[in-house]
Amino acid sequence: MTNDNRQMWTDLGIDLERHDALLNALGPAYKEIYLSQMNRPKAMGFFDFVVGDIHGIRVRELREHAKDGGKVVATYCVFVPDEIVLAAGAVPVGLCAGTNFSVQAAEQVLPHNTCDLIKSSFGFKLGRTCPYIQASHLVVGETTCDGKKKMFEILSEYQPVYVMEVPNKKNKVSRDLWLSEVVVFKGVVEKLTGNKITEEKLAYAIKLVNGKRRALQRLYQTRKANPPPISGKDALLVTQVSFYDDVARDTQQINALCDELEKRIADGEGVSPPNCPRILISGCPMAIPNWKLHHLLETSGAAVVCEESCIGTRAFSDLVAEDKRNMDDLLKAIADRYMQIHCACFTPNTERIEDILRLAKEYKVDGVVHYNLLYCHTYANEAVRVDKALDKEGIPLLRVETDYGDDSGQLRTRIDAFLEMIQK
Ligand code: BJ8
Repeated sequence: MTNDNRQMWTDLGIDLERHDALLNALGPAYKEIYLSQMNRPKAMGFFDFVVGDIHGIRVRELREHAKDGGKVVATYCVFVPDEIVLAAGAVPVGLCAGTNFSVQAAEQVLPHNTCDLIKSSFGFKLGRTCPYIQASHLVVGETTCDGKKKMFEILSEYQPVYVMEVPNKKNKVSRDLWLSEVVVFKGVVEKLTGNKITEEKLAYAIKLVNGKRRALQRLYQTRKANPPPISGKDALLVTQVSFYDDVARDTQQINALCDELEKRIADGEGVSPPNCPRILISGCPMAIPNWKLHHLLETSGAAVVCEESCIGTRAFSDLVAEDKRNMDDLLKAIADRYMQIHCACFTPNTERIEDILRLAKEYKVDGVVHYNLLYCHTYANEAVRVDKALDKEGIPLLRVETDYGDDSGQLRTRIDAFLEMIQK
């Protein structure tokens, strides 16, 4: 931690005392959960470095960008199209909300029975402990789940917020609504930045973001190997970092990691024994530093090989078509791609269940763990259909409902029993 960082945080209005407590807790946790792993890929060094200065280097880059009038746009959901933000010369940054640390602050305002993802994100603003939200000029929310959309109303009392309307169905009317939301969002970002989004800039941004998605697809492809060349924890971290790092640099670093992983596969080198149980995690997103479930599973002898999640396959599986040239077609291509994200806020959402079954087969998993944040009703109710579909296919399922608190002892007991059952 440098003096430069402290000055920057002060300038951003950070509560230094609370912030110190947060970083002082994060360091040892990272050491225990990440740095204790054996045989990690060398290219993970970049991601360790990023986490090691999590509120330093990247925030400084955002501040540099803002010095010349550049704008920073903060988001909470994979429905907000980064391409439009980038095409306007602004920087998109996905805000993390994965720690219990900020939950307590949020509970001074939000009801206790709200999911921890919402409380954690709101608590960062209320407690002034997140330099990313402090450095952003606009927060873009969405009408996905009820808790989030009501939280955004309250957040707008503290920070400029714009909310995109995400429909709840996938029919033509809903698709038209979403396209019109994307068109309006273009205008919002143009107004914020004072920059006109041209067809050339938008086409370039589409290719840029697709490049990152392709790199993440490549990373996940390597996890199909047996043994996997990278731990689930490390892969999760790479996906988490991809939400706030510079897109071009991040793409390059993920591809460098993939070069190493593909070589490992060719050499038959892996991070876990070939016969250890392979697990697909499906459900609510795990924002940084939410590593609890992966850590428990992998220290109990399993290999997490895929995440059907917004911090996982839902973030990168689909690309925006790159062959469009005029503005209407470009915006339509963006709208079409985002409507392929199968969030549980949709009804019906059969495509997500099909995805889970397909991924379970493609990654040759021995079992699925459905991860549900406590008080997240959309995923909890959808888990009933997930359960039925997996049962029909004879794929074992463990349903986990948890929050950011420490229930590791209880969870460990259930995970161990599940792993023992699927190994028989
Ligand atoms: S597209 S999953 S990132 S909304 S866990 S806050 S749903 S109560 S996060 Fe999400 Fe976008 Fe959907 Fe993905 Fe609400 Fe549930 Fe909390 Fe959630």
